[in-house]
Amino acid sequence: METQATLILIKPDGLKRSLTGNILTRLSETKLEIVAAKMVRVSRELAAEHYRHLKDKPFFEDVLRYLMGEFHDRRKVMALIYWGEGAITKCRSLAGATNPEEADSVSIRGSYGRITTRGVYENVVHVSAIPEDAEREIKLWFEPDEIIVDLYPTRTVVES
Ligand code: YYY
Repeated sequence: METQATLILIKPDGLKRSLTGNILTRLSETKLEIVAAKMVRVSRELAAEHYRHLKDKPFFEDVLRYLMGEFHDRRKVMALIYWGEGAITKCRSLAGATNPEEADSVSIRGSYGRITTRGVYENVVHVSAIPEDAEREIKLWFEPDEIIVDLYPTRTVVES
């Protein structure tokens, strides 16, 4: 299996409901390494860039407000990078489906997520879906010196 890195966000509902420990315990089943972790106050710009693929969806504004913590009075998220063999598939599978009502009941989203009366999927965690998304999201949320391994080394051209 390929060595990969993936971005995990514990969203404001996860923090507000004191689920951080439970979520990290579940993720520890993967035996992956945590190579970066921090608390982040999420600006509208950061949320909009993170969810730019959803900008034409009717729920875009609600998804931004959710990530910014406006629905939970917790204006922060916990951002982590998990690294190791098959990190994206392993974390995605533990997280479960986007819609918490469709997520496997033993998954993180299936255990703790809900759909609000506004129709927002409050699914507790974000987990990168594919390697291209993971790289874009990691570069959006972290500076290189906040990560303890060199995930995306820039190629040096050796001149002959
Ligand atoms: O990668 P993932 O988070 O599983 O799904 P996305 O399609 O990127 O959606 C991002 C975010 O938007 C999702 O975690 C919940 C929310 N959302 C929603 O509230 N209602 C939908 N119908 C689809 C997504």
